[in-house]
Amino acid sequence: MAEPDIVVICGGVGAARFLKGLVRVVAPERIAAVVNVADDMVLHGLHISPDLDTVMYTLAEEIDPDRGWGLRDETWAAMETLGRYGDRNWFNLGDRDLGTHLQRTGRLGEGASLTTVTQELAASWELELSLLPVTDDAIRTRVTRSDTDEELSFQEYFVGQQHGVPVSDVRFVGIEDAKPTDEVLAAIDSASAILIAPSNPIVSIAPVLDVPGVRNAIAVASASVVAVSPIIGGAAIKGPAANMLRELGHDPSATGVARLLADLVDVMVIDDVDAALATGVRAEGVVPWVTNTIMSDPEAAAALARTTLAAAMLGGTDDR
Ligand code: FO1
Repeated sequence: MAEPDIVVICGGVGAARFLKGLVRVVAPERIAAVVNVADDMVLHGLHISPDLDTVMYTLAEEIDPDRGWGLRDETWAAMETLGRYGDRNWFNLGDRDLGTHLQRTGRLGEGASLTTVTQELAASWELELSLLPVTDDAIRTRVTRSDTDEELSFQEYFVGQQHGVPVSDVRFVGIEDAKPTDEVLAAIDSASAILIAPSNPIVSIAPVLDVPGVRNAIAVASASVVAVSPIIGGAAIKGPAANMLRELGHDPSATGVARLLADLVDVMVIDDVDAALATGVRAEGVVPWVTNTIMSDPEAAAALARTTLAAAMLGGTDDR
């Protein structure tokens, strides 16, 4: 199989939708999805990797369309039993989904790396792209609430509090000692295009780029780097990205995202509604491309992927 030549830096839902579009445009074998693992957690003794599973289930066309995570046609019998033992069912693990966590945890317990286990799981779901955790080391996002100064795990914030509390700090425990995998570094090195999917820049993209060595690998790679703004008209399609940007002192706009990524990206694809921000994006040293970025259906996702690839191939030239 040919080595992947398109790297996509991924978080969860937004990245999964973007990849669904991308596989309609290029052969899946050309794609290496480099996925965030800082949302991971061990719960009930099970290693759960939400962003890896969201990408995997979405590409396998098994994702639950309403939740955007977990498997379709799910049942919750195990959670019902867990509920009997106290507050043990705040994080919903469907009966079908549990099979994945049992398999991942069992294989990790046998000494397999997260990369190996992920490749095994992805093969079982007949994925044709490379699904790569950015690192096999443990990174855990911790979020500090600005109203109580309490520090929460990512999932306690995102699910426990339904990301409805203001944040004052985000940190990635363990990231200083984490290493990008050989597979990730090889994919970045041989890439003809490096795309940053429309994921949360604070808690999905940053914990991938900030793994020591990743930014440098991207900076020295020959590929053009193109990001898709996850913020449209000052808001995220889904999730807390705009709130987090604002609460952490960043501009909750496509311009603000361009400022965060300016040292790495050549181009940022922004939505038509943000056409007026193109000047501001350019002032950050990032070339704007303006198109529809709302992936309302697979065709829209494919069109976005096509435009993003065009921007990568044409490099930093303006959108003609
Ligand atoms: N998100 C929720 O809002 N509520 C849940 O109960 C929940 C359970 C869950 C189980 C497995 C999984 O892979 C993802 C799950 N998510 C849930 C999403 C999860 O919080 C992700 O981290 C977010 O999608 C952000 O990436």
